[in-house]
Amino acid sequence: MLEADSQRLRLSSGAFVLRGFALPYVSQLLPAISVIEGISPFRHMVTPGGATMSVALTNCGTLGWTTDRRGYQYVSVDPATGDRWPAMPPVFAQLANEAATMAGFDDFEPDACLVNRYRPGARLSLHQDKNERDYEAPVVSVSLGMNATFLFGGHERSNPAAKVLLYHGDVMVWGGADRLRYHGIRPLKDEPHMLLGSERINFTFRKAG
Ligand code: MD3
Ligand code: FE
Repeated sequence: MLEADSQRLRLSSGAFVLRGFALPYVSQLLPAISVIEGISPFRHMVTPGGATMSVALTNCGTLGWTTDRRGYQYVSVDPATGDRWPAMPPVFAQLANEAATMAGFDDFEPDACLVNRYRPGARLSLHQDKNERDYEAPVVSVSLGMNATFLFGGHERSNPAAKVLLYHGDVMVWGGADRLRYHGIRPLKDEPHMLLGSERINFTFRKAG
């Protein structure tokens, strides 16, 4: 689906911001998130270093990203419930596939969707996503709710990071040479969103297995 109100911004050879690309899907995404959190609730996980994350997370799809004292890993069972993660709603997979196509990555079939929930003050420090089995597939991310300042770093943590404002409905696609860039989210300001209030929801689609 090609939307008139979406705009493609290229940050680098394989990194794209699709402004407003998710807006036509929002009315389907929000109830789907309610279903997901009804099965696998948002929770604050602990990093291998022992810090509790300020971002709360859950997952849908065959595989879900987790962290605990032992490390980061993708698992098929939610450690909080002992059951499989909720299925990936078809509208999620469709949105991810269409966004990837817009950025030149055809046939993207994610098996994992990490759902992050930010409240005011929550942040994600600079990191790389490298727990996936191969880096050929892109990562697609969707932002809903409050605005956030995204940090677009380099290939080393010490490289300077550019700031990109992300708005409700924006989608980002990361692949190719940019797949392993450092990235993060600055602490969220409390500027409530008309639909989601003082929350930001981000989901990232990956081919993890
Ligand atoms: C660049 N999430 O869950 S989305 C994450 O807004 C994560 O919650 C942020 O970083 C968030 O790992 C940023 C944008 C994003 C996601 C994955 C990437 C950028 C990426 C993977 C590789 C490079
Ligand atoms: Fe990340």
